[in-house]
Amino acid sequence: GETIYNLAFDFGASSGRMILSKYADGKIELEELHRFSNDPVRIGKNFYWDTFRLYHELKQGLKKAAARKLPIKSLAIDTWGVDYALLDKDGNIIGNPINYRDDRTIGVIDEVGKIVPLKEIYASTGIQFMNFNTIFQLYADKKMRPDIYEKADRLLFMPELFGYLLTGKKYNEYTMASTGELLNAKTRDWDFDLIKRAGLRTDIFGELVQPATIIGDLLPEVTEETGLSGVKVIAVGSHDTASAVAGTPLFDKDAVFLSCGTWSLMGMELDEPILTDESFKYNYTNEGGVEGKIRYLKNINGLWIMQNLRKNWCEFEGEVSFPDIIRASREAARKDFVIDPNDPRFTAPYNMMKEVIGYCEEHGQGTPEGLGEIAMAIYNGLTQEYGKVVRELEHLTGKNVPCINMVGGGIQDKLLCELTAKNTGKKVVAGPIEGSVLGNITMQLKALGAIKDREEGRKIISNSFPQEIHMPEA
Ligand code: ADP
Ligand code: LRH
Repeated sequence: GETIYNLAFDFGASSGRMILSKYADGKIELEELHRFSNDPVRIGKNFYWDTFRLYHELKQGLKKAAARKLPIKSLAIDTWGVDYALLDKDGNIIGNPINYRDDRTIGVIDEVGKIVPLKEIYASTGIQFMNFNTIFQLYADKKMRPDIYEKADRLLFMPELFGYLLTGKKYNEYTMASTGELLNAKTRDWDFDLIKRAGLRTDIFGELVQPATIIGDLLPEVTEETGLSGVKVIAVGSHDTASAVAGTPLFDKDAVFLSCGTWSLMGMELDEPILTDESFKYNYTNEGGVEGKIRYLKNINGLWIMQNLRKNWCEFEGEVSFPDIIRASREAARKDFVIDPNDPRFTAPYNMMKEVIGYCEEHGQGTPEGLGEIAMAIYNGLTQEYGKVVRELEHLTGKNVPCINMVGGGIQDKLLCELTAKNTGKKVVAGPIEGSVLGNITMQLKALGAIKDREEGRKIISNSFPQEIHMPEA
């Protein structure tokens, strides 16, 4: 059959990458052409994404792709959730996009809850309450950057912003809008009633496109600058977690997915949202997925903690890599330290080492000594939380979970996979690493008519990439 080349841009909170995909004879091969760090910037009291830098890296990727002189059919972009740019009516970005770890939203959930009861917000949106959700960020913008907020003509989520800069087309994509807590989970459209009741503007949102929609061509300026032409820009599940789930070979309907990157996203793919009081109480999210599916999941503060331990260790103690951390953890004298990864002290600290040590001391565990013991507290905290979430998912859905499918950069960490099996009591099937990229690619192939749906995509993915099994009793 035909060979199809596509490009996937996957922007995570810690790094971004552009990957070239070659699809032929029912198999996908990936080649990473460009990878760059994502370095948010503190300015005054605020915490921003370095948006122009990210767009620069995107174009660097396009240049590298052009140099390959291949007939690349399309590209698509997925990014972390909830963050956005505001544009004026001429299409200029006004106010730099703010990072979701910015603290202007602290306390906003309670403020909004006084206007619209949180239970009602949940019954409609089905989204886990987290203070950085778009609805709360917009509420904070209205108070804290009113000039920008009032002047805005249009909101574009990050992947849509990049899509707009490439094509000149403004659109909003369903999976991304859904995680912002702005949609009705049942109608799968904007919840203008809620947005109005929260006192927010309804005129900055556009019509929603579904994943696997062709958006358009590169602007002539972009083609001229990068040398890339004839490439369609496609909207996929542009929330990275939507792409990650689409890219996870979930073959058992009751299997749990666990996407391990900066966040740990753990849940199930369902046909319909669960909007019950109990689900509200447990604070589970019903994010929109590709092909009308619901990503019923829990956001767990994930390898962010390990990333920052590594970063701070490099700054204060000396250079270490992730494999060094794993080695030190396996050799740690005490392996019983444990933190609660969701404790707010781990959200955006200046020094993660100090926070982990402080947590252990304050919880009567003594003092973790050295890299290995500190890291073990993180490994135990994360994987015990995974165990709790699996049990909650079984309770909330009434299903019996046969296995956990892990994807994401975190599965390169074998210790994490082993401890996940041990502390959940479930069989773990780990792979592929680039889950988001593959979900992004298969939705492009679908938009191009090369494959039928995500299920076909998942079969192709599992035929193309190895998966590793970890048993709980090992
Ligand atoms: P995101 O997309 O959110 O930026 P990734 O999916 O790229 O995150 O995952 C990053 C995580 O993967 C790191 O925080 C680290 O824990 C893990 N990781 C990356 N490289 C390695 C490695 N060589 N060995 C073990 N773990 C790794
Ligand atoms: C993971 C992720 C997650 C969101 C968070 C903001 O990258 O998109 O699904 O909740 O970042």
